[in-house]
Amino acid sequence: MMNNRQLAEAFTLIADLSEIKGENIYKTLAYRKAADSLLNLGREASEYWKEGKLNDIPGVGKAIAEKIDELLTTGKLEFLERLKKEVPPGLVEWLPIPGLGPKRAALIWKTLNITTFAELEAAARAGKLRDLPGMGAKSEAAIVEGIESLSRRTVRIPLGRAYPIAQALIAEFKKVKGVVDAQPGGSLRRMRDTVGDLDILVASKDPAAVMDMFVKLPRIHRVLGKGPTKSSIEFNDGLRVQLWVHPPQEFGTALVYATGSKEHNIRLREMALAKDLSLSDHSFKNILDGSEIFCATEEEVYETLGLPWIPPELREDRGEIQAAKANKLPKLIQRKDIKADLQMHSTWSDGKLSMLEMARLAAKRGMKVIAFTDHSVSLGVTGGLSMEKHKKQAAEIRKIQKQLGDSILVLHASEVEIKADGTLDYPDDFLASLDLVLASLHTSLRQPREKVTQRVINAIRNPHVDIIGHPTGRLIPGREGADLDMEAVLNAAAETGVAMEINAHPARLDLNDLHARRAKELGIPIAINTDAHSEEDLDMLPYGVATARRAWLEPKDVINTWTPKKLLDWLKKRGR
Ligand code: DGT
Ligand code: CA
Ligand code: ZN
Repeated sequence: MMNNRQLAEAFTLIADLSEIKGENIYKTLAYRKAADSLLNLGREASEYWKEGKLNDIPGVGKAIAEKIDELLTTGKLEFLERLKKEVPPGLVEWLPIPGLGPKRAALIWKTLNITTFAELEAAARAGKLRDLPGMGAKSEAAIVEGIESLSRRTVRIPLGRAYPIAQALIAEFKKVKGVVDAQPGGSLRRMRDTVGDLDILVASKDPAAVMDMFVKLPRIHRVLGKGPTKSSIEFNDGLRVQLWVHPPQEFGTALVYATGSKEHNIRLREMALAKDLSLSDHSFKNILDGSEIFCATEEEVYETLGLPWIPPELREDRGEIQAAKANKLPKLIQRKDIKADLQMHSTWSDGKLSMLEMARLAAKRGMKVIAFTDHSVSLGVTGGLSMEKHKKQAAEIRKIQKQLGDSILVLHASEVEIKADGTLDYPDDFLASLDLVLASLHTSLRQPREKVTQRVINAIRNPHVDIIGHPTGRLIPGREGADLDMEAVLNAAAETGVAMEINAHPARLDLNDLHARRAKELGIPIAINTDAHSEEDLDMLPYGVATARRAWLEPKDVINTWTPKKLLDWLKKRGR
């Protein structure tokens, strides 16, 4: 059964091929909208399909519903197969090249009879594009340049890499004369798990000074554009940064605009228009009399629209505007609410520090409870623990607990492997003897959907499992998680009351925002854990909190906000 990502890929391909074919733009937009909507759907489209409710999916009308139906029934789509015969699918790879749209792609393909990326690159370098109608040496050079920059650029940048770089840049900008404020914008400020580029906003009375400093930063490969209020650069490693500079009195509108998301902004502009106001990055302009309202802060922007301020993590047009109107925005969880960290590793398996060192570092960061979840026996590469070794670890924990006193409570836990056959790594009576059990997948992630889903459900149904760690096993960037039927997994968790983890490490952020939000809807307790293997890892907690905020989670939804007593009571109720 195709999942949402595969369905979305099919519709994106249809849109790309149709554009090259020269189809009407409104048609192709409808396919893109459907693809977008599928990617942002909290549940699998196949669930809607089984209920006969495909039309409930935003952006899915009759024609698209029929196509989804065919894809889910047969795994193929006759319409797309025909399209692929008319337009070679390889051409789609040309579309991201700056300076080469669908029209030019079609022209090059038809006149030179080439269809692959490599052939295009060779033709451009050999000077074969300049003589085509409507082109010239300049546009040919732009295409060569575009191909080069594309091959340098990694697709999307993990938030964990982008965020520290942005903070360092912001610190630099704040040193420039005339600068009053500097903030992240775009997906960076909304804390998406990956970002396409870094957007940074600066409030300054002297924009030119900031722009000049920006385009002269070290390690710049090239300046993509330089203007009075907006410039962008590309660093040698392919990372792109867009800088927006505005006078302090309009910083609010500028920040709202540049934070996005685009979809959220569109909704705000609609609301403004209903009040005869046109909202831009500079101001609200009254369309009747031309007068302007300037907003120095975001609060003023939202207030002008009759809304409370909306936290950036919610600005995805996923119901936040309706919630704001009704004064029902969630009271989002914050870093300071977290008092427990229920997955971390020590030198007993693959961690870098001793349990005592980790406990002290965690206490220093405000933790009242931690759980050592050293790996289980079958995960040999990580020094997984035998049951014999666990006895020694238990004794060691009793010893360090005395040294630590009541500064922090240390739980003896395990990150028990959910094995390829769906069984757990230790017998039940042993699991029952631990303070807490977290079960995770690390191996055979590529099993077919039914099988890998069943493995996780088995673990959820085991009465001795308390938390499912990093449920899909994805790694950012580069490794897709297991093809889980998340709806089935979450339904099982809702039945048994097992907690689902948001792993805070920026390479994981697993559950993701959408799945975590669905988990909340189903009343499933959520854990946010660092999975720390070192001191630095303990500081990754804010990424997990950000993902939780993107999932609309409040402190009450997250077990790590509980007092030690409440946490122990919960574990006791679970049979411990
Ligand atoms: P990214 O970089 O792909 O992770 O995503 P964003 O959300 O950072 O988007 P980006 O970098 O293309 O643009 C930054 C912000 O600029 C975006 O969040 C909202 C605003 N923006 C960009 N394009 C448009 C547009 O066409 N309309 C409106 N209203 N806003 C836009
Ligand atoms: Ca961006
Ligand atoms: Zn793990």
